[in-house]
Amino acid sequence: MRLNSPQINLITRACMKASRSLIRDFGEIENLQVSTKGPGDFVTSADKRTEKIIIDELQKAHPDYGIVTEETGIINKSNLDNRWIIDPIDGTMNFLNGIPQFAISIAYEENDEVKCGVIFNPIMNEMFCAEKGNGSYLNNSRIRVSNKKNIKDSLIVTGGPNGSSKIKDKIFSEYINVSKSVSNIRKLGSAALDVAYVACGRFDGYWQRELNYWDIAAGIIILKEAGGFVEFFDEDKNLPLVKNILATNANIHDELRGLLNKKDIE
Ligand code: LIP
Repeated sequence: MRLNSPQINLITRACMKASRSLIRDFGEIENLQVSTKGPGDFVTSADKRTEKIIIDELQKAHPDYGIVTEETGIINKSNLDNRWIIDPIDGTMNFLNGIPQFAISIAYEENDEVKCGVIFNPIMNEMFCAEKGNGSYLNNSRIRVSNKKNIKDSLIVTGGPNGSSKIKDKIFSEYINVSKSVSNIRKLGSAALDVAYVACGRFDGYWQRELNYWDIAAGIIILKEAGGFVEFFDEDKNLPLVKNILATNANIHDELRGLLNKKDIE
């Protein structure tokens, strides 16, 4: 890997450290699936444990940096110049069900711009990494988005709606609209990995509504540095941490965007 800013080194170290306990916890899930109590509480504590390891590691180096996390919320709120955005387990439902499609996601931001990020699937041992101006990597290899030119040949990934979504019908009609125009659609259950998979060309595009910023913050820089294009659409200014994302190889961006805008899905 050719990335070497102090921030990326720090994030990578925090990720590796947290992943050791996460791998142990994932190993327990199988036993818990068949227990009468089920794995629910255990997963919540695995999430918290992983997050604590990451925060402790990052704070040792920069106690004053802002932190936005899924479990703890916001730390050092007034520091917007330097912020970590952390999702300790993105793809919690997969983790809970013993499906190895989940990741730790950590991004570093300066003045609202993501400068570097890491998405790590500890079970597959796949680390996606990028820093501004230095390209994107999967483990030690440089990655690029796909070269697909047309939406009709494209493999697209999406997610949602969440159980509590109030716009389920809209999301389902959007799914139908898109599926009529593309080669095929997948739904894998981890937004962070979905974006990373577009960055390395496994998918040609991804969209999803009602995500949390920590799910996809690291993905933004990983995709951009791999030559992709990312856009937040239909933003609600009152909910800055909730995002509707469209992330593509850039070639098919406008076409996919057009499908999401269709009148009949309103
Ligand atoms: C999840 C995402 C998943 C999405 C869910 C949720 P979590 O994040 O990665 O793809 O469909 O809405 O946000 O809760 O596992 O960190």
